[in-house]
Amino acid sequence: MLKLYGGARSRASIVQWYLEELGLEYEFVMLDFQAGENRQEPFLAINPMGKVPAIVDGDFVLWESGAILGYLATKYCDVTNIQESALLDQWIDFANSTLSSAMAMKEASGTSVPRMLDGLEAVLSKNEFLLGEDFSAADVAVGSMLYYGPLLFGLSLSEHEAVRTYSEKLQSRAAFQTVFASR
Ligand SMILES: N[C@@H](CCC(=O)N[C@@H](CS)C(=O)NCC(=O)O)C(=O)O
Repeated sequence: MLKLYGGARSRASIVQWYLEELGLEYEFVMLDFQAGENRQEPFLAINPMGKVPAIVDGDFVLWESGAILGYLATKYCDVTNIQESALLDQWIDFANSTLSSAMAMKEASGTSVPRMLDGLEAVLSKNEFLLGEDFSAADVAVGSMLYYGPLLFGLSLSEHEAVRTYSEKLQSRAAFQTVFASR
C-alpha cells in the first residue's frame, strides 16, 4: 500500500487531499517534527532533504508535493497525452512556485498576487476547473494555495468573485473536508 509521510499541519495535506479524491488506499505516516523524526534515519533515506510530503509507492520513492501530484495523476488518471501532462505541470508549478512564493513574500500586499488573482479570475470565469470541465490535480495544487493564502498570509479573495466561488466549491468537496476539517 502507498505510504504518505507527513507531519501535523504540513503540506502532506495537499497530497492527502488528492489521494482521497482518487479513492486510493494509503497509509499516512505521521512524523514527529518536535522530536526531529524528519531529520533522522530512517526518514532521511526516503527524503534526504528531511521534508514532507514524501511517498513510497512499492519500491518507488518521491518527494515534493507538486511532483507527487503529477505522478499520481499520470499513474491513476491515465494522463497519457503530453499536452495535458504539460498543462498539469504548468498549474502545479504556478501554485507551488509562482503563487506560493509571491504570497509568502512581502510583495503579497503589492501588485503581484492581485495580478495573479486577476489571471485566475479570467480563467475561472470561463471554466469550472483549471483544465476545463473536469476536476484535476491542477485544482488540488492551486486550490491548496487558495486555502493557505487567506489562512497564513492574509490573502483576500473578496475582489475576485470567480476565484472565491471556485475556492469555496473546492473546500466543500468531501475529500477536502476529510483531510482539512480534521487539522
Ligand atoms: N516545496 C516542498 C516544501 C516541503 C516543506 O517545506 N515541508 C515542510 C512541512 S510543510 C517540512 O517538511 N518542514 C520540516 C523541516 O523543514 O524541518 C513541497 O511542496 O513538498
